[in-house]
Amino acid sequence: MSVSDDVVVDFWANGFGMRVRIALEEKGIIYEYKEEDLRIAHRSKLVLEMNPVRKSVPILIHKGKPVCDSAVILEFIDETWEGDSFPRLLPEDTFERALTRFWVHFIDNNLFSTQTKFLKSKGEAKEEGKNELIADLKLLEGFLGDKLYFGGNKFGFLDIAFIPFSSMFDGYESHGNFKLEVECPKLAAWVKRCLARESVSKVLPNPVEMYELHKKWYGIE
Ligand SMILES: N[C@@H](CCC(=O)N[C@@H](CS)C(=O)NCC(=O)O)C(=O)O
Repeated sequence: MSVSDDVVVDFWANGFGMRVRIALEEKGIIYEYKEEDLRIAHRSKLVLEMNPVRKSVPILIHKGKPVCDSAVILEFIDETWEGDSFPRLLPEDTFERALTRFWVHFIDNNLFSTQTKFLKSKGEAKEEGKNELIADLKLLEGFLGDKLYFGGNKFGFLDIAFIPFSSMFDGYESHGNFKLEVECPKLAAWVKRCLARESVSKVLPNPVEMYELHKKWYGIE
């Protein structure tokens, strides 16, 4: 049994889970953290019980009830801790909210697979993977434009959904031999702004350790 009202079950290098932890930090919510072993044979009883459909992490267990899938969890967090005492994560305007959700879908459905394809690629395929990845990053940079954050002047939902990917940017650069600062200077400046926030710097892992892990996962020499 857990004594805390809020438990995050996650794996330290899981970008989807970093989103949840950053959102809770932004809202000032104290939570208990449980590290999950991601190897299939080691999946914990807790994860199998709390997320029987996907068996994936992150899971936010709020007052004993599980909420799964990071984008759903972020919305749950925003709606559960709302009002004057908490920063709002999703924009107030319905059109802006739709745009935010659209780009979160883009990250989950496009950028994530482009990243995986790129990291798995070797030889000639690597160049193609790199170009596709940079193209996706440029699309996101286009939406950022000259704004400070994706939603405008305030750090919010889309920043939280995307910033965990930046812990792989050093890895992208080493694997693809390019500089993000050159390809996407506005995005690179946005990363620096986000990293200056305690919620982000506290949660994001060391980029070197991230790349070392991905090298192991994808057999990168
Ligand atoms: N759409 C999910 C994706 C979560 C996800 O892919 N989690 C991975 C960790 S990187 C996982 O638990 N993988 C183990 C598995 O699916 O068996 C979310 O946004 O939370």
